[in-house]
Formats: sequence, C-alpha cells, structure tokens
Amino acid sequence: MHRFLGAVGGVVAAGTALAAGYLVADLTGGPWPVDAVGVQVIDWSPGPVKDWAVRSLGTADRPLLRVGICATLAIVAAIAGLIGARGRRRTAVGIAGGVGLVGLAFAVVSRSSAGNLTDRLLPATVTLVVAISTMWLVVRRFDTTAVSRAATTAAEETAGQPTGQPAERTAEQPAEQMAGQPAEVPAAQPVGFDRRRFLLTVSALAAAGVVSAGATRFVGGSGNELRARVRVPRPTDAAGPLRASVDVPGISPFTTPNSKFYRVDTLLQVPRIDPRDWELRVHGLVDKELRISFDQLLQRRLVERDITLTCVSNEVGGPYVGNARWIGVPIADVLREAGVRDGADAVKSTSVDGLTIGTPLSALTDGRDAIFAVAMNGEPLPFEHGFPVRMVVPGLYGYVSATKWIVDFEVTRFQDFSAYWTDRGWSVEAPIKTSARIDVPKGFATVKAGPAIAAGVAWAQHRGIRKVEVQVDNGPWQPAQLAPVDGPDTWRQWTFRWNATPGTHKLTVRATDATGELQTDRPAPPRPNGSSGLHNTVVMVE
Ligand SMILES: Nc1nc2c(c(=O)[nH]1)N[C@H]1C(S)=C(S)[C@@H](COP(=O)(O)O)O[C@H]1N2
Ligand SMILES: [Mo]
Repeated sequence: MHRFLGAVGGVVAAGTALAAGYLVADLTGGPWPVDAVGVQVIDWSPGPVKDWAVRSLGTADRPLLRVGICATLAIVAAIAGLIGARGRRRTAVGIAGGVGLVGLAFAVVSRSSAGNLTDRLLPATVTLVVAISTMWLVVRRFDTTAVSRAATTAAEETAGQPTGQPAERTAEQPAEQMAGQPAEVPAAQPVGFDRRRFLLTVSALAAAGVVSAGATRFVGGSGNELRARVRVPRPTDAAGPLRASVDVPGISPFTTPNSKFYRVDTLLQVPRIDPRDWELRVHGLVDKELRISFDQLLQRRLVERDITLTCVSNEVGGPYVGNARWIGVPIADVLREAGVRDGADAVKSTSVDGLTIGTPLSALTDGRDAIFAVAMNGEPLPFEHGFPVRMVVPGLYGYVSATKWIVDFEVTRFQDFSAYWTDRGWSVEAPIKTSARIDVPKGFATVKAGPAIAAGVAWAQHRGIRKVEVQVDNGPWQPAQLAPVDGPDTWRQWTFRWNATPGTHKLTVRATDATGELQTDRPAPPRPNGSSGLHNTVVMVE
C-alpha cells in the first residue's frame, strides 16, 4: 500500500512540476520542457518514421507526441515515488532532478521560438526546481529512519514497562511490537508514515498543479490580442470577386476556411510573435541589406491573390492541400530594392524557431505572385499558419517555399547551404505534380442507381488545369465539367455526371495541366518529391 501511494505521489509531484512549467512557458513564450523534448524527437526521427507519423496520424501526431512524453515521465515519476516510499528518499529526489535536468538540456538545444536565453530556460528551470521540491514533499512522508527509531523506542519501552502504553505517534506500528516482541522491523515499513498528512500533501500538490495548468487560460497566454491588434490591410491590387463555388455536397469549397486549412509543421507549441517585435532581415548576396518592420511591410505595395498550397507529403487523394485568398507584399519588390548580386540562385529563409527552407530564386523573380503574406481569407494569418508573416509561392510544395513565422531571408546559392527538409531526404527542388482528387462519392459509399454525380478538385499550381477526365471501371475516359477559375495558381473544382448501375464500380480521375501535359499514372510515394498516380474510389450502387 505504501508503495502504491508512493507511486501515486511521484506522479502527482511530476504533474505539478510540469503544470508549473507549462504556466511559465505560456507566460514567457519559452519552450515547455515536454515540447523541447518533442521537437528534438521530431528532428531526430528518421524520415520514414516522420512521414508515417504525418500520414497516419495527421495533425493528431502533435498531441500524441506530448501524451507519449508525459506518459513516459509519469512512469519514471511513479518508479521514483515507489523508490522513495521504500525509504530511499534521496534517490527519488535525485531521479526528479535528473529528469528535470534532461528537460533543461533539451530546452537549450531544441529549436524554439523563444527570443532570448532567459525565456528559453525559465520554463524548464521552474519545472526542475518544482519537481525536486514536490518530490521531496511527497517522499519525506516515508521516513524510514523513523522506522529504526520507532522500533528502538518501542523495544525500549516494551522492555522497560511490559504493561506500558504504546506511543501514540506510532499508531501504525505492527501489533507484534506492541505485544512486546522487539523483533526485526522490515526496513521498508516506514513506521513514521502518516497517511493523513501524506494524502493532504498530495492533494495540495495536485490542486496546485490543476490551478497552474488552468491559469494558462487566463494569464495573457493565448496571444489573441496580438492578432486582434492587426488590421487587415487594404490591398493595392485586389483580387476579383470570388466566383461561386460549385455546390455539390461533399466537394471541397473553392476557398478553404482557415479553421479547415491543413497544417504541416514541426512545432508542438505554435509561436506567438508580437508584430511590434517582428522584423524581417533581408541579406546575403544583395547590394543593400534590409530590415523591415511589420508596419513598414504593410506600407508597401500589397497584392491580393487566390493561391492553393500543397504539401509534398500528401498521398494520392490525401488532405494536405488547401486554397486561400492571401494578401501580401510581392517578394520580387523586396528583392529589387535589396538588389540581387550575380551568382545567387536561391533564398534560404528561416522561421523564428530556426527551421530553414530553400527556394529557387527564379520562382521569386519570374513574375509569379510569390508573396510575404500577412492575411489569409480576410483575417490576419492564424498563429498556426505563420502569424504575422509567411511566404507563399505558387507552384512549389510548401516545404521549399511556404516558410511560416519567417524572420530571416538570405539571398544565397544552393551549393552553399542545406535546409531542414532536404537534410532529411527530400528533394532540393520540388515543383507541384499535377494531381486530381475525388471528394464525392467517398470510398465505399453507397450510391443510388440512376443519374449520379462525382466531384472533386484538381491542381497543377502555376501551370493551371485544362482538363479533368473520369473513368468508370475500365471504360473510356470521359471529360468532367470544370468550374471557371481566374488563373493558374489555384485548384479547380470539377463535377462528373454518370449513370450508376447496380453493383460495385470504380471511379478513377486524371487531370491535364494547361501546358497540355497529362498527369502521370505511375504510382510514387510522397518521398522524395511528391506522390503521383491516379486517385480512384470504389462505390456500391444499389
Ligand atoms: N516555419 C515553418 N514553416 C513551414 C513548415 C514548418 O515546418 N515550419 N512546414 C512547411 C510545409 S511542409 C508546408 S506543406 C506548409 C504548410 O503550411 P500550412 O501549415 O499553413 O498549411 O508550410 C511550410 N512552412
Ligand atoms: Mo509540406
């Protein structure tokens, strides 16, 4: 029973420490030690593991990683508490301190959005100090020196006065001692243990933990006011009115709402940058180095564009693609002002947490709408999507172009650097492959016999979609109807009417881009430069 209580106490001690660290992380913007470990785990995981995690768990892999780390810590804390309950209290506190130090080490080395070292170290330091203190508070109740003392006292007492009263403070003393046999007391039975005080301590710690974790909801932590202060600027060059989205139930709307927009990045804790502190440094192979504040960025020429983003890790038919209406500053304008020197062929951009992305200079200067985006679908960028400023480049997968939380923009040469994802086995250059997806009917849906409709989206950013065709079973390829679009940089909705006959049928879709090139039917996995192959869906018609 003592051991069990010790284990519970250890877990509560660790939980309280983590909650305190969480609160401090929220206040400082520094990394919660769990997240510091998590980010490092992400950086260290071999490519295929990471790919698998992204694919099979989607955005759920983030909370899952946190849960996994916390579960591991809970096991270690339970063991420490158990050891403490057996009287080895220093060992228990030592384990808490050791694990806390590991957290501190990760806070130093992991990528983090915290600006200065103090903010970066504070959450882990507080966690460490609280972990040591709470573990001590818990295991201090298991006093085994009290065992020998109590045993000795009991022995003396019983020897001295056979009919004497047992001492009150040894209420839990084994009965045989009171009966006057000064026998061996097992060392692991802390006679000084006061269950009531133990439970009080543990409940107080648990309450403190819950309060500090809960406090993050109230103490300025959400950062929402940072976004609320930003007014969406009026674009110098506005996009035309949005065309009516095709209205087939289940089709992806032309514009993906921000809340539904896919998210791919390597962070557990989303950076919350204060635009007043934000600055973009433009340097490298340029004539004039620039430092642009957020206000200065908003003063520049702003364009508004519909651009579809795609992730290289999207499987055929997968969800990592979305279309939004962005407002931003043309990157070419900034490059022109800085003056690009001869020999440059790339830009290395860096986000606030130190992640790097390499982009071909040509894609930023060839006239396409590559922008430093400040707004997404009529709102300041959501924190998850790069607030306050991110890059958006039509035609390139996100990992080589769409730097969120960008703070540094270096004009350079591909031969002189390597970037985060390319260090992990993804291609250096990655134009988007022509793709088409069936949104409805869903796979294995049941469809009523008779006139039926299939619908979806197709994309080939910066080339545009000219044609989408659907094949029923092994029949001929038949043209789908395409929704009108304004340019080559967005996906295109398509619909296809067919006559569904009873039985099981397979629908397959393929697209042709505006250069006339047909999408390849050769299956390829996402790694190293994007999936290919045709999406199909099997339906039951009755
Ligand atoms: N700072 C930062 N920017 C990033 C990434 C990242 O991990 N960190 N991921 C990139 C990838 S792989 C993609 S596909 C896009 C996704 O942008 P979204 O999350 O806004 O959809 O962001 C890109 N920009
Ligand atoms: Mo991506």
